[in-house]
Amino acid sequence: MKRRSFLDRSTLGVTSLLIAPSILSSKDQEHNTVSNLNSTPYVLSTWNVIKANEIAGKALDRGSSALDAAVQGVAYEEANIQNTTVGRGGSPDRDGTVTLDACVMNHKGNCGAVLAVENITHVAALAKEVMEKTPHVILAGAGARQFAIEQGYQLENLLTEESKKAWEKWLEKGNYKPEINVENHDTIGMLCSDAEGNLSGVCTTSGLAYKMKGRVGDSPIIGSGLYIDNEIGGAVATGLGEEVIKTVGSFLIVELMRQGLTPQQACEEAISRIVEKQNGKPDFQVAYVATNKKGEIGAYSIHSGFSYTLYKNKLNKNINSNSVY
Ligand code: SD4
Repeated sequence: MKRRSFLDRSTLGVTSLLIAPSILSSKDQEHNTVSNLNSTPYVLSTWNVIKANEIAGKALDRGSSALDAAVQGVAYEEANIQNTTVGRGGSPDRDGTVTLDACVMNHKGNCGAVLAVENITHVAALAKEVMEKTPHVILAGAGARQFAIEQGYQLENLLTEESKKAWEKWLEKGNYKPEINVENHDTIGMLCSDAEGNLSGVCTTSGLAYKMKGRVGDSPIIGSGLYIDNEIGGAVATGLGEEVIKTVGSFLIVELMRQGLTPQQACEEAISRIVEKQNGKPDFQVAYVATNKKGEIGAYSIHSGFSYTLYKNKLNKNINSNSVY
């Protein structure tokens, strides 16, 4: 849905949207049909993270809370050194240091985040500890690392030989340009709904490859990379964090759902807000996934190539989101 048509529709008012499905485009109607997942538990993640999704889904099936399941699920990718955008093995900053960002948010609206953390693999679990064990929401840099040590986390070298080689190759280019493009993503945003129907979410990343030291993207910023309102739904982002932050994307999506939009419509509107600032189709990628309390889901991106992974009723599937701006 283009922004223009969204605006046209929104002049009809949210109530009209709710009671008159015939005014929805055929794409919306199709999406509503296929995405009506009116039961729990389920797991919805950005990108092709089949194994992580399955771990979270099985944890939910065993009765785990939504947040515990999500933290367990993403831990798989944080430890997977083949994944160069999350956890150990993640691409370093331009000085060659791997720094990780993560946040969590639960069904009670509590949240925790860690920013630019060095030497700690499982930053989503660490963000959860910030939420549970400190009076704060965010710990950054050396303070987050120190807190991890106090909690018994092992310090690890997060830079693998492969990521180091790729960074050295990038250095040879000689001109500073951090790398984020249509393909270069895998940041995991994971939304879980547990057996009690409670929603929680996690977002974890090594961020933009070859970023400036100290750069933090959207992923650990509550409201930008992730937002949950257990009365309404949840949303999570991936892609160029600077643009997500400027539009507070995940919070925007949840608020649009509060006003009556489906998760799909809300994701589309949030992407429109980004694209329209750019005079045409920008050369970077941003994608969102979202879910509401009815179990409906939405996914939308600026460019094609985005996929999401859904676990439900023991079925775990990576789905190409053909839904693009
Ligand atoms: C960031 N949003 O740091 C992250 C990057 C990302 O897949 O999503 N990569 O801007």
